[in-house]
Amino acid sequence: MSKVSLLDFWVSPFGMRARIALAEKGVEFERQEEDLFGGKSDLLLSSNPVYKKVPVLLHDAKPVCESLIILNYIDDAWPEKPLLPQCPYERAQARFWADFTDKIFETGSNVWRSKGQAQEEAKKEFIDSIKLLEGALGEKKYFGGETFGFADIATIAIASWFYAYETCGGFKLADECPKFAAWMKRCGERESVSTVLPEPSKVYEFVCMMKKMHGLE
Ligand code: GS8
Repeated sequence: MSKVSLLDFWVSPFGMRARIALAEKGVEFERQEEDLFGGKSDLLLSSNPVYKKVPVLLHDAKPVCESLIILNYIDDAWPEKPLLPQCPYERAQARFWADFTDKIFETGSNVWRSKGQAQEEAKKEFIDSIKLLEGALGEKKYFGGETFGFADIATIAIASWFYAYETCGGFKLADECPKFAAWMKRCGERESVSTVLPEPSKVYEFVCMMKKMHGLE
């Protein structure tokens, strides 16, 4: 049997993507928690010498870096229960929206990093991005239709930080994007997601700690 391990950090939405995908595939793996503030492990530095970031998936000691590339790799290496659709066009769409959610993490971070007028602008930009995602979801159950897949995994992991954005920014996403909020709830009911996503209040506490660290309070 092959050995699978994940260099990870508990609150990393990028690491969560890999954890959810492995859970969906039923692949057993070991997690190695990295100390991103105290000192990264030599294994992380040698496995991801370009970015030096988590997550890194090690499959029989061979490293794969970057969460969306990891998701693609997981789908190729364990093809049962595919995460990507079969149709080339639909595959491209799933990858497009998954890539878009990386930008949402950046936009969302501006909500907790800013104050006053800058925060109002960040909130608007964040909500506008979610509305675009909501448009892509349409009336479907999941991004790909009836089946939970690639774009859902990429997005729900990023959404684990949304409660923190809402609390820092004083808004409720469900008021602005009810269909997206319903999709979040639906995904959260899946075991692969509920066992991976941390408590929203824990993410918020982490964000408060980051704000203090960066002198933003
Ligand atoms: C982002 C990984 C990342 O930012 C991906 O995997 O998709 N594009 C990459 N990882 C962060 C932790 S989560 O915010 C990280 O490892 N940071 C450590 C550092 O920047 O030194």
